[in-house]
Amino acid sequence: MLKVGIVGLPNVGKSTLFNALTNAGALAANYPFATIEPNVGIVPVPDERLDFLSKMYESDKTIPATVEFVDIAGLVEGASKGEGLGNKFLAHIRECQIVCHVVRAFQDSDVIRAEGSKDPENDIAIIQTELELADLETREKVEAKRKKSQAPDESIPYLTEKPVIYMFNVDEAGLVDADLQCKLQALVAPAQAVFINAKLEAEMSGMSADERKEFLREYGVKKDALRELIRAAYQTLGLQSFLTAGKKESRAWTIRQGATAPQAAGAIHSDFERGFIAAEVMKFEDLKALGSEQAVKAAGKLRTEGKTYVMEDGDIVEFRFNV
Ligand SMILES: Nc1nc2c(ncn2[C@@H]2O[C@H](COP(=O)(O)OP(=O)(O)OP(=O)(O)O)[C@@H](O)[C@H]2O)c(=O)[nH]1
Ligand SMILES: [Mg+2]
Repeated sequence: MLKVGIVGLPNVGKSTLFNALTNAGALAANYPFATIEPNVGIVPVPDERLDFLSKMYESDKTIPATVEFVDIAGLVEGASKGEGLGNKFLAHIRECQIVCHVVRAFQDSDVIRAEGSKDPENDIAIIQTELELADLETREKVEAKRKKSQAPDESIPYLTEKPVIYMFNVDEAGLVDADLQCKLQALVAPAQAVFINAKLEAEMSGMSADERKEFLREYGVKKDALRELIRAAYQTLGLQSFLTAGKKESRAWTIRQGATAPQAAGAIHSDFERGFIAAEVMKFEDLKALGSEQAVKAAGKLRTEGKTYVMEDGDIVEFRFNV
């Protein structure tokens, strides 16, 4: 499962955001998210195509792809030397594939800034430095261990080697301020930036997907932040989805871009990859336009693909295999 680690200075809205995301996701897809431990939450990936399939096939179960979010304590300047809560808790994000760096970009004198916090550029640099220092510590430990035991090189999940998505926590005005967003995006390019108002997101928890849409529209917001964040993560990591559909269940699966049909089958079960014979593939747009699997077949658009077929985002697939 895709694991996203949330980092940032204290009091920038990380937990507000985490709570909002885990709640909103759970509601939007009516999926019971599992809280594994405090501040670890599993969120279904919003996918309208899956909802469509589930309705069309009258599926008993609908299983979205999922993303795990890990919300940790705020990191302060000097954390590597023990300031604030120190930096030990960074261990929780070592196993994440991607880092979501939350940056304060809202104005509110009632919300105290952490020591040293000034503006997005300055604040980003503080966190970057602390992540580098944490990696340095790790590197020294690894070196010391290697000298002692002559242990072979192991692959170390260094924090600064992970891709980062910047999540700017803006206020209501910032949500629709294209100039501001342009400036903030430029600060972090080529990394992706997502803009969100954590406070507004928190106010929406408990709302249905339609209510959320309506609520956001009143603020002039067209994009759903969870969707944007996950889209950015998939894009940054080179991931895509394919779908399986049927009466028993409709389901979304996550694979690498460029994965072949047998590799996609392997995402379901390793036996499917080993015994792969062929994949029956429909394009979502064809199914939507033609209205049924039969119609897609009749139009010659249900294709039988072999071992070398490269999967495309949104492919609806049935695998044939030998076990
Ligand atoms: N005005 C405003 N306040 C916000 C926003 N997001 C969060 N806050 C407030 O900022 C304070 C800190 O929010 P948290 O979500 O706890 O911040 P955090 O980053 O998790 O902080 P630590 O866990 O201490 O690192 C709370 O009082 C929030 O209500 C926002 O978008 N606008
Ligand atoms: Mg917090």
